[in-house]
Amino acid sequence: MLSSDLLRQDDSMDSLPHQLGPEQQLDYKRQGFLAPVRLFTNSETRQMRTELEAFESRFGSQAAANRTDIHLLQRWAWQAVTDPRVVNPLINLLGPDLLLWSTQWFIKEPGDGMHVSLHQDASYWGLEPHDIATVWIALSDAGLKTGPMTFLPGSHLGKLHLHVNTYEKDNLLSRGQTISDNLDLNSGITVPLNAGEMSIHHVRLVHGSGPNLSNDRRIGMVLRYCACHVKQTKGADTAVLVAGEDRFNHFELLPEPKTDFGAVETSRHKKAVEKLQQIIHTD
Ligand SMILES: O=C(O)CCC(=O)C(=O)O
Repeated sequence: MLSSDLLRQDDSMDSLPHQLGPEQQLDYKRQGFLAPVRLFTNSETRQMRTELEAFESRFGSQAAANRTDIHLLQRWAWQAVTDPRVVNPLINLLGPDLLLWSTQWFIKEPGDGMHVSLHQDASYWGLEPHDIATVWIALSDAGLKTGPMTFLPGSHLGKLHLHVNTYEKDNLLSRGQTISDNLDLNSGITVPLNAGEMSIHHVRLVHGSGPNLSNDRRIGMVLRYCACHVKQTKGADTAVLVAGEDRFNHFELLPEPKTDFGAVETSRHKKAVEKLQQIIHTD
């Protein structure tokens, strides 16, 4: 079987929901997140994890740097980010003309002590307006012991908080960015996910997560989508059109990889990742 066929092979796919109902959409508007949403079958999820881990073996110590925007390098990842089961719910929330801005990974190894401090993504991505959402896909069980995400419901409707860059070594965020205001965490909701489920969260939502105390890796494949009218305020940027039409041309649109790790694909991927790193690391 070709890895590019992974997401098309399972007959049960058609029984999975592709659209969010009105109540789910309202929930997202009020709370700023939705979870859990069933997405991939167990066999699809296992296969995706196998693909990721083969990628990690191939790149060794360079894997973490290279797996960003993996959808530009490997067809299985392209199929995941354009899969209607992922894209259609985002169309429900962000409108018919939709871009994928980036693919990132939040992986916590068992006992590695890594956490994610409380932050709002909107504070450092440079993207405006904030018609942007993250799909967080669990490629392993992300149960309570693994350090699943905690969301502050409704916080996407409030202000953008001041963040400080802590550069903590045990923080998965690029700059250890942390909200410096005192927040009332009593209303926080922790959202465990089973492998193959996803959560969706708003770019302004306050969220974070604790360390992985389980015996398995906690693997989050994290897809950032935005409406086509969103602009990058920090300079030139790239994206992938995943639905509808781009009438704004705010981003250089990148095509799907024809060949896994092809020379053209590798060069395109390298440039896209460098650009993204620059955006994420600078104010
Ligand atoms: O995986 C996590 O715990 C945090 C992920 C995150 O901050 C994000 O996807 O925006």
